[in-house]
Amino acid sequence: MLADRVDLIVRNARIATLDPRIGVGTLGILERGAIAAQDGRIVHVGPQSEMQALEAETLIDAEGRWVTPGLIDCHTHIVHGGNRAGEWEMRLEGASYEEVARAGGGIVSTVRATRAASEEELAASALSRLDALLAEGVTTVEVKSGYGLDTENEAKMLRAAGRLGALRDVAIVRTFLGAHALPPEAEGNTSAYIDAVCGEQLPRVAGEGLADAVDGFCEGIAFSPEEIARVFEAAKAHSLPIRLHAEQLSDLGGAALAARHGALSADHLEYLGEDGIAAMAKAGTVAVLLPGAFYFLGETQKPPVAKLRDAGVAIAVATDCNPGTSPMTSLLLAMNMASTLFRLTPEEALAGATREAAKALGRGERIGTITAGKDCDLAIFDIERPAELAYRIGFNPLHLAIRGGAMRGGRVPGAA
Ligand code: DI6
Ligand code: FE
Repeated sequence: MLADRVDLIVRNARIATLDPRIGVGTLGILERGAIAAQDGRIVHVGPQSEMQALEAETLIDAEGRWVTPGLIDCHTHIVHGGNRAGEWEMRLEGASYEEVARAGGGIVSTVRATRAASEEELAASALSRLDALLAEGVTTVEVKSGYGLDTENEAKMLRAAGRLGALRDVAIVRTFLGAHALPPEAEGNTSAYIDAVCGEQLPRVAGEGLADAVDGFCEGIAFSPEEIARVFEAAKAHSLPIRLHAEQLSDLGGAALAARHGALSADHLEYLGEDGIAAMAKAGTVAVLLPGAFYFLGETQKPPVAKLRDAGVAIAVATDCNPGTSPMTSLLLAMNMASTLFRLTPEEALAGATREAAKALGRGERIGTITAGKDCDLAIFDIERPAELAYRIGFNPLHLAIRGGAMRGGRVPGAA
């Protein structure tokens, strides 16, 4: 039963609920709909006519605009020191990403800058990137570590990520990525470094509650499937869900490995093969596509989108915002690229930045669709049809974002 008075009502809206049980099509569309929220949660979504009698503390007239779930960027590295514009210039001169990495640039140069920065400095420098994401209606951002590569610095990165959630009205989901690259002091001993990831870094990060999941980079320039399997076992021992950067530059069977370990997601996937697709479909592992990295590296091999779709694998889209391979702070642009470069439909791109992104974070029960019981995280857009979100390039149609049932930056309902 609905109370007569709720905290928030959004009315006069065209709603892409992303919940096919509620509205029409895969986007679950309701024309002339309304949404009611109480204590930060959605308590009702349906045709406006059903909510005429309801009164609200805050009434938002969407004036016919489109409302979607708050956007979710489910794969970022926004916390990091420095930038790699110089390395990009080298690559434009002809050096490959692998060559730059082997020459001591690449991830390791960001590690140096990240280690040199304080927790406060890391949070401060990430804020401008975060703000760019939020400006487009993003309400949840995943943030990975992976540029500290020792216990203190990995923990520092994750604490900096945590600060972002206090500095801005956004949900931050943190992922421990100790197995991102080999730090210089490991002097080529990947096995000993993985010992440190599993035996020191992960226990510390898990013990302090600094991570919601564990990720790794399975690649010739990073870690082998055997090494990644050890990280997954350690994550399991600490009851943390896993994800994996897999098949970005070559096919090492990382996605299948991740799926066999019950991973939430396998990400990148340009070189994903049939076995990987089958394993992901079987395990319900989400495919997270990162077209910004594909674009920025000048990659030509595309992820097997049609096969993933046919196999029924859920497909998410994210920015991969990072200084080396995807200095991109627009999730709408990632959606555009997922459509133009990878041939997702605009509907799939929107689902990929909402419903499917929530699944990749293990948060499908809480966010990602406009469904009663979920967090009231919404984005209101000045568009005529949902496809416009992925259609435009470098244009921001956000009218208003709502986080936890309140206008972003506004008063939190129920707070004194
Ligand atoms: N794959 C990527 O695209 C990023 N990390 C990863 O595992 C690149 C990170 C970087 O180059 O700084
Ligand atoms: Fe990444």
